[in-house]
Amino acid sequence: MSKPVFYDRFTSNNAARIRLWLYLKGKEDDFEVQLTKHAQQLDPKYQALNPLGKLPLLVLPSGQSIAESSVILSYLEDKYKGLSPSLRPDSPEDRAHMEMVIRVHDVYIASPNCTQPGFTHTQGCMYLGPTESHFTPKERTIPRPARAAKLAELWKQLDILEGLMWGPYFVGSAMTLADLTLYPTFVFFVMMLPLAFRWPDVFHGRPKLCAWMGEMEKNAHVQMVKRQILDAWEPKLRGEGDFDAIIEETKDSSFKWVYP
Ligand SMILES: N[C@@H](CCC(=O)N[C@@H](CS)C(=O)NCC(=O)O)C(=O)O
Repeated sequence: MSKPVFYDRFTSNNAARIRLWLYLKGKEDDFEVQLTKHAQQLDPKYQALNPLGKLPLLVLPSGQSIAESSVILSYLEDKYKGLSPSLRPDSPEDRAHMEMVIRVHDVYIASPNCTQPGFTHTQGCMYLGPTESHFTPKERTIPRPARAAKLAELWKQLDILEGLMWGPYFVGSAMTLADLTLYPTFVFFVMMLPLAFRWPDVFHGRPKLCAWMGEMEKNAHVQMVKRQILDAWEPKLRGEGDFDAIIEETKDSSFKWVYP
């Protein structure tokens, strides 16, 4: 029987949370992985599978497409119900908290929530360039005032997340889909905010998030996903990406770049 196809990319934090689920559950061999470049997402064949054009994507053997990473994770938890570790808490209150954390991530940090040119997610301020380049297509460039506003939003959302952290994981004593969702994005924060904007400490005034990151990284599957993300971004940090152009933007002192 054919396997579900998982459209994945190692530079994508939204895809990384699906990979982490597969590793934690020991299910990676049950899925066919299609590594997909951003340019391939614009291909009519991909757009036919996911008219939203976003990655990750899961296509079932029946032909049904499941898009949006939180929808994919919910589907996987439902489909493999009973397979440990359970990543969804039992009580309605704990579940509501988990969904809230995921919603904050998806709506305020990691999704453009729009398919039109010129709209990018908040997190894009860390790595999408100010002008068209081989890394940043024209429709994803970020003008300086928008970059500064997105950066202020990231700073604010870090405080919101600190407030939502129950500890040691987002929803208390056990890892849930909320932790899988946030962890890869925090790998981005720790890698990019000090590099592009000279932030001295992403966890400044956020001891709960700092302790959570350490707790997560005790897990070997989490370590593997971290390594994959860092390796995939390494050439971009060394000049293939747009970090030099972003650092150049921060010479404009009429905007705030360094936090706190
Ligand atoms: N809400 C979507 C967001 C997905 C998303 O923005 N994916 C990025 C890769 S991490 C992407 O496809 N970017 C390309 C684009 O927006 O054109 C999800 O959670 O899956």
